[in-house]
Amino acid sequence: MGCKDIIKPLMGNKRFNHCINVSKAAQILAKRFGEDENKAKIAGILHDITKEFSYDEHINMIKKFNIDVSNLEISTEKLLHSITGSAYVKNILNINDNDILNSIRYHTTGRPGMSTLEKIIFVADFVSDERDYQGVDEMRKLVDKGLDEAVFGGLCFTIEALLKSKLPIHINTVLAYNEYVEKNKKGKNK
Ligand code: DGI
Ligand code: FE
Ligand code: FE
Repeated sequence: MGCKDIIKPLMGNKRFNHCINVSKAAQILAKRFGEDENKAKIAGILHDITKEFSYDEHINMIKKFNIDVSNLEISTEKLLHSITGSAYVKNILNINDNDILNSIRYHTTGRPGMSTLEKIIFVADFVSDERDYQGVDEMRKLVDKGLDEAVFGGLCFTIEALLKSKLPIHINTVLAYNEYVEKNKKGKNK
C-alpha cells in the first residue's frame, strides 16, 4: 500500500490535497538542494498524518507511546499533530528513518540545527500549490533565493503571526530564529 492510501482515510479531501502538494513541493526542493527525493516525497505526504485527530486521540497516543511533551505543547492543540504524526509513522507505519521522523516531528515549530530534509518539509508546508495566505508570494520569492532564506522567512512569519494573536511561541521556534539571526550576522561580517 502506498503512502497516499494510508493517509487518505485519516483526513478530509482538502487536507489530503495539501499533503499531496507538500509532497510535490518537497520533491522539487530535494532535487534542487541535493536531498533524497524519495525521502522528501514520503515525509511530505506523511507530515500531517494525524492533523485531523481529536484532542483526546492525540493525548491517548502520547500516553500509549510514552512521549515526552511540555505543558505548552499539551495546551496548544496545533502543536500536537507534529508530535503524534511522527510517533504514528514510527510506531504504526514502522518507518525508522530518523531524518523522515524528525522532519515530521519539527515541521510546525522548526528547531535549531535542522537537517536539509527538515528544512525542506518546513518550507514545502509554507509554499505548497494550494497555499493562498497573505504573504505566500513573498515566501515563494524567498524560496527562489535559497533554502535557508526561506526557513528564516517562515520562522519570522510564524513568530509575527503568533505575536499578533498573543499566542505562545514554542521554544524551538525561538531557538531556530535566534540561530538564523546569528548566522545572518556572521554572513554580513565576512
Ligand atoms: O498543519 P498545517 O496547517 O499544514 O501547518 P503547521 O503544521 O505549520 O501548523 C500551523 C499552525 O501551527 C498555525 O496555526 C500556527 C501554529 N504554530 C506554529 N508554530 C507555533 C504555532 N502555534 C503556537 N502557539 N506556537 C508556535 O510556536
Ligand atoms: Fe502540520
Ligand atoms: Fe501541513
